[in-house]
Order: sequence, then C-alpha cells, then structure tokens
Amino acid sequence: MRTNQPQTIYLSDYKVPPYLVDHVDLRFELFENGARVHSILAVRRNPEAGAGDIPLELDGDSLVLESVGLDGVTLNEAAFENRGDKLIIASVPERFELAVVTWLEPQNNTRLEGLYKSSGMFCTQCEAEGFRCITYFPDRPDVMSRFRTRIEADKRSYPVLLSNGNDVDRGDLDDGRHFVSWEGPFPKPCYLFALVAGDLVEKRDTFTTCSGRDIDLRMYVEPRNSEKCDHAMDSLKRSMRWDEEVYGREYDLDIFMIVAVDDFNMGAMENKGLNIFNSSCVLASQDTATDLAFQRIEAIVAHEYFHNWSGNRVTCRDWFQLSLKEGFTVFRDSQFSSDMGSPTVKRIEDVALLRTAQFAEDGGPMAHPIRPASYMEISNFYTLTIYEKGAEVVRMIHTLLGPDLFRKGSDLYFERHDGQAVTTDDFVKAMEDASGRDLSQFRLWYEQAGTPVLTVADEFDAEQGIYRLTIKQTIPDTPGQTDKKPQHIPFALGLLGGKGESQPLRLQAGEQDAPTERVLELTGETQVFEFHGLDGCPVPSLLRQFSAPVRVRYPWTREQLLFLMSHDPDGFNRWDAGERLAVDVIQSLVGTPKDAPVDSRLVTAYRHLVSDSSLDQALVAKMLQLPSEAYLIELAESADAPAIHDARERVLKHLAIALRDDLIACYRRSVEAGAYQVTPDQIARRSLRNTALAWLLQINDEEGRELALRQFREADNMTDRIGALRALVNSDYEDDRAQVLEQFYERFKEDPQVVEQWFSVQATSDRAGQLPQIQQLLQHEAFDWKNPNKVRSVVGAFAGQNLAAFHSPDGSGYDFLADQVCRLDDSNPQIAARLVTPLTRWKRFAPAHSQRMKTALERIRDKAGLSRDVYEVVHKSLVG
Ligand code: 0A1
Ligand code: ZN
Repeated sequence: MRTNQPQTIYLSDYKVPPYLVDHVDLRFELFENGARVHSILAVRRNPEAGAGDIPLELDGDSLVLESVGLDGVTLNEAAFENRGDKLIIASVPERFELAVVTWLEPQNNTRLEGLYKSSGMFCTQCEAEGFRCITYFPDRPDVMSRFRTRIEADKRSYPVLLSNGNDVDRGDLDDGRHFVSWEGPFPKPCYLFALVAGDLVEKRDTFTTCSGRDIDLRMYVEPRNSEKCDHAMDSLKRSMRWDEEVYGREYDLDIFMIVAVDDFNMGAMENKGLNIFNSSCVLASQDTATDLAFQRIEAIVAHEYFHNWSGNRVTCRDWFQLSLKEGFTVFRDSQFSSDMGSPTVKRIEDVALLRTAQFAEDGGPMAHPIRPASYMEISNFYTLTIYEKGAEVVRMIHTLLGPDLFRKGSDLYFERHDGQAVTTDDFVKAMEDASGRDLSQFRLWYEQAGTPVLTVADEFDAEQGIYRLTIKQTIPDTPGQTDKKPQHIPFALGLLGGKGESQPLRLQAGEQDAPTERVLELTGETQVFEFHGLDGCPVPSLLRQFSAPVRVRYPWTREQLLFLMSHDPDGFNRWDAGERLAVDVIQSLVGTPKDAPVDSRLVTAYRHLVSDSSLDQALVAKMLQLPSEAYLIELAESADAPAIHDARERVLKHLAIALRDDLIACYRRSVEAGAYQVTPDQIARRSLRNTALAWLLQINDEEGRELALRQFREADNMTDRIGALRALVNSDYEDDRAQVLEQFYERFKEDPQVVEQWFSVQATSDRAGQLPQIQQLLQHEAFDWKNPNKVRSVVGAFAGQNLAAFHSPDGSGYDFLADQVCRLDDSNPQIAARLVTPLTRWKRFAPAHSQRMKTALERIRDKAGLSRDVYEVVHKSLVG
C-alpha cells in the first residue's frame, strides 16, 4: 500500500545505486481476474558504490508477493523482509539471479500507474514510478537493463501482444492462450518499459532512414478508430525526417509502434519503441478533430518520438533531472512545429501558455526551479516549469550560442552520454565544451525558481544622439528561496524610428554596419546600454521573440503600443504590443461603471486587423484573441475574477458593436471553398471566421446567428462545427443553444474524443456552465469518473477556464472543486492533485475569494487517508 506519511526526498541525498540490474526477464500471465508476473533479474554489485555489506532493497507498490528465489533457491520468509513498499534482502552475493513472482489486479487499478486495463485492453504506464506496481525492482532511472518480455494471454480476447523492442518468438499455448516474446537491444531504465495486450487493429507504414534502413511503423487502435490514424502516422514520418535533418538523429530499432488508449493520466508516453498515447492526443479525422487537435497531435507525436534520443538513449540520472529530457524535448518539438507551420504563431502560442500558466506556477506556492531540490511525490513535478520553462532555458542556450554551436553542443551531448543516465549539468557542460562559452552564471536558471522581472527605463539625449536603456533585474522570492543572484539573460531588441524604420544599433559612436537587432546579454543587477548616432528618440521593441522567460516592465504609452502593433518588424512583438494594449484597456475598466468609455484607439486598431486582408492572416487571427481571463487574473495584484470577466466582456461587446459590419465581411471573406486541409493559411481563416461568429453572437446579431446555425449544419470539419456550437452556446439564444447541443451529442455520442469536446464547450461557457449545469454534466450518461479525459473536460475545464463561475462570490465553485478532489483522491491521486491547482492560487485573489479558497483547501487537507500526491500540493499551498 501507498504510505500516507509523505516524506521529502532531496537531491542532495543522491547516491549511486548499490546494485545494478544488467538483464530483466519478464513473463506476464494475463487473466481476467489478475496478472501474474515472473521476473528474473541478473543483479550485480555496483563497483562505484563502495565496499561493505549493503542490503538489496527493491521498490514495490500495491503488490502481492508470491515468491522470491535467489540463484535458483526459493527463499523462506525469514530470508527477506517484505515491507510492502520495499523488499529487502539483508545479505546477497556480488552477482546473483533474483526470481520474484508477484500478483496484481490490473482490472481494479484506477490509479492508471503500472499495469491497468483501459476499454478491455491491458496497458502500462511506468513513468515515473509505475514499474514498482508491476514487480519489485530498483525503480530509479539510473538502473538501466536489457529487457526480455514474454506475454501470455487468451488469444481471442487479446490477439495483439506488444512490448518494447523486436518480437523474437510467438506461439500457441493450451486453453486457447498464446504468447509473444519481445527483446530490446538497448539497456533502458524501467520507466520506459511498456506492455499492451488487446484486440486492436494494426495500421502499417514504413520509413527509410538516412542510412537506408527500413523501419516498420505500426499503429494499434481499437477497430472503431481505424480511420483516425493517418495524421499521426504522417506526423511520425515528418518527425523522423526532421530529427535526422536538424539534429542528425536516426531511429535505432527496426520497429516503431504507437498505441492509443482511452484512459491515460497524461498526454502520451515515450516507452522505448512502443509509445502509448492518450486517444485524444493521437486520433484525428477531419470530422472529429479540430485544427487545434491536429496541431497538438503532430506536436505530441513528435515530442514522444524525439524522446528516443533526448530521454531514452540519454536518460535522467534521477527525477530531479526531469527537465533534462522534458525541457530539451519540448524545445525540440517546438522547433519542429515552428518549422512545420508558422514560426510566429507557434511562438505566440508557446509564450501565451508560459505567461499565463507557468508564470502563475512560478509565482505560487508550488514554485520550483527547473531542477528542483526536493519533492514529496514526483508525479507532481510534471509541471509547466519543468516542461515549458525548461524548454525556454534550452532555447536561451540556443540563442546565446547560435544554431551552429548549439548543434555542435547537442552532437557532443548525445555522443558523450549515449547509453548513460545523466544530469542537467552534463547537458550544460556539453554545450560549454562544444562552444567554448562560459555558462556558469547561466546555470542559475536551473537552480533558482521565480520569474525574473526586468524593469526597463530609457532616456534620449537629443544633443548627443544617444539613446540610453537602463535594465534592472530582480528575481522574486519563492518558497524556500530568497536573495537570488542575477541571472544571465539574453535580451533581444530593436529600435524603431518615427516612420517605423529599423535603426542601426551602434553600441559605440561611429560603429560601422551596426545590426538593426541585437541580443544584449544581461548578467548584472543593473546595466546601462547606450545606442549612438540616433536622430530622434526611437520606440524600443523589447525582448523580441520573447528571448527569455521574464516579465518586462516598461512604461509603454498606448501610442507606442499602437505604433508597435503596426510597425514592429518582429511579428511576435507586434502581437505582444496588441496584447499589452488590450490588457491595459481591460485593466483600466475593471470595477468601473458599465458605461465607462472604451478607448476608441483600440477600436481603430482592431478595425484595421479585421478589415485589411493584406495582413498576415495567421498573425491577425492571433491578434484578435483578446487576452484570456486567466492571463488577466495572473497579471492582477489581487484578482477579482468576476470583475475581470465583466470588464473583458464589455470590451469584447464594445468592439463587436463597433466592428459589426467588418466582422460580417471578415466572416464572408474567410469562408473558403476547397478541400479541408490543416495548413497555416486555412487554420488562420477558420480561426478568423469563428472569432467573427463568436463576437457577433455576443451582441445577439441576427445575421451572425443565421451564419452560425448554417455553419453548424453545413460544416465539413470539426473546427467549424464546434466553432459554431461554441458561439451559439455562449450566446443568449437559449433555444438554439439547447438544440445544437442536443444535435451535436446525438451525432457524436459514440465518439469519446468528440464527447469530451462537447463537455468542455459547456463546462467553459459562462452561459451553459453554471454550477447546477456542471452538476448535471457529472450525471450525464457519457460522464465517467474513471476516465481522466472526462474529468478534465468537465471539472478541470470548469475550474480552469470558466473563471467567473468558478469564482462565484458565494464560494460554491470552490466547494464543488474540493468535493471532486476528495472524491478522486481515492481512485486516481495523480489526477486529483492536478485538479487542485486553481485553489492553490488563493493568495492572488481578493480577500473575499481567498478566504473561501483557503477554507476549501483546508477541507481537502483534513480528508482521512489523503494521498501523498494531494497532500503535497495542498500542504505546500497552505503553508507556502
Ligand atoms: N514523459 C511523458 C509524460 C508522462 C509523464 C508521466 C506519466 O505518468 C505519470 C505519463 C506520461 C512525456 O513527456 O510525454
Ligand atoms: Zn516528454
């Protein structure tokens, strides 16, 4: 059983493993009432572990131990200690073979860690510590072994039996059973082990690598999903080619397999040669998946594939190093997505996520460095900080070194550490060694939590033609960390003249051929930069491409923002200026009377965006998204969520009324003929027309309503269908709302991925997602507490995205969330711990809210038998 006395684990306590396991031989007997696992480990003393007697300690979790044998002799119970979470043998030889038999009940495993069942098939999830739910083992990533796995099951119910590596043997057994054996040539940590057994259809393709090897690509899905595999397969092939071209990484096994499962705690998992995906992150068809889903699938398929090198061939020494593989791999997948689509749009999307959610995490009670110093439950550290901020840190190295030296660094890293379990420091060292650059101060990014704040001041000396920028960096205190040292920050910028022309950036008077964009390197607390030879005071374009994950404080005037919105040659900063302007306008309206005027310059700027079809439509589509409520809350000192919601809605309605005719024209212009394709141009058009619809329905526009109903009926793709559905659901047309919701459900009720979207459209709606309606959704026939996607699409979507309803002043939203967390804690602690997040931000809200949020947290804390996962999050947010 899981212990409920959570212990803190410290990086500083790291010791090398006392025993290594060179080979693992597994035999799974799968039955309807359970599974028996026979494991034979070839163990030897680690020469690096020093001398003296060290007991053998193996990890276990929720296992029934049937027998233990050492070198062929069955041990009696006095010869070992079974503490449940540990199997201890006091004295063992230097080298031995350990045979362990365990019994488990996958059919009752609702935690979805280890071996479990999903829609009738067996599957596994071993990262981070799931392998110990299968057998007793030194469950830590620095123990790397070769695996051989034999799976035995009923042949009719489980015709497909998969594990890592190559299938080396198969045959029939008695009683209608059969077996398949798999062998992996590369040593790997046990968290990369995987097994699948089910009645699945196979989709095949091939890929020829750069060295001419043919790789067998296989996807396994339930028969009802067999038409939804093409996009993932194409994405896989694109990823394989891209990793060869951009990183020189070739695939190393003969087979690469992808399996889709409906019940999965996360998005997907990079098990060696056998990636397992949450169905919603891999299955797609024009009819059932939105553009966003298509893009997400491409990115996740790439992410998992890229892990084959950044994670599997070179893995983590311990879980404190998680960002070694995750930060680097997210950086790689974002480069890939950027190459496959619009780089500016991809950057905007990444930054929006970072600034909204990662910055909130970095400023909250769970703040941690990308290499944490301690944790209670490692599952809680699969965070935006480890992933997204970790990727930003790698990106900064890329910016500082430039693409060629960065590639030299990554080549050196892979070559030097192939087959090893290493640290983030090894990664930085390889970058240093390959480039000759000193990254010692840069390493603080790995150690210090918190989002640095850059306060920028400027002055223009007209007489000398010098523009002076003063940049001061401060890093806020975070739990357990104060008095931080200045970090090494790449700060990209440009300066624009009065007509928008890019100015040469002369750091010295008379400098010839000065570039118009530079990456300044900030290393001190305060630094002054002087730009010479300017005719007039320029408008600064700061932190271009968001060159570092920091907050910039500069007293932009609205005039300057409007200027940057239309003139900045950096597309990202054009978008950023628009967002800052919209934020400023909305913030100035929070708490003001309903009829307070909206700055007419915002209307003019948006009219230009909506009506000028010569602008980059993909960028325009992004610029038309008003800042999200979550971002506005993140920026507020003491957030009043309903007041923020109200101010944002007033601005949106004001714009929609003022631009009504332009929106109709934009809608009509963006309806293209021709076959559906997921291209940047088409995605932008669909996004534009769906934004136009959403805005028109906010002002009860009859023509907008007609357009939405027609689009709902006639759409040939899910983006348009759900765009129309969402616009109608969020409108005051109550009869339409009920009708389209019902029609949509009737049409798609057999498709879980679509039903999830249907749930979330309602749960995030300020009209259809009030608490009583959310309660009804939980009673709906399609809702299933055991399925994480359903829980996320109702409970998670409500608490995370329906902010006015969740923060209802009577505290009912908080109580509701606390109830659901307590309920889930017993069945799936990982999901329960993630759901708590919105409550952990209680200190950021206005007092009336924060007190109620805190009370809800205390109620969760007091639940009997609270899991370690939820305990850690709740405890840290109450004391932090
Ligand atoms: N390594 C996977 C993410 C993952 C992490 C934990 C899981 O179970 C607790 C599952 C998947 C990735 O980065 O894609
Ligand atoms: Zn990953």
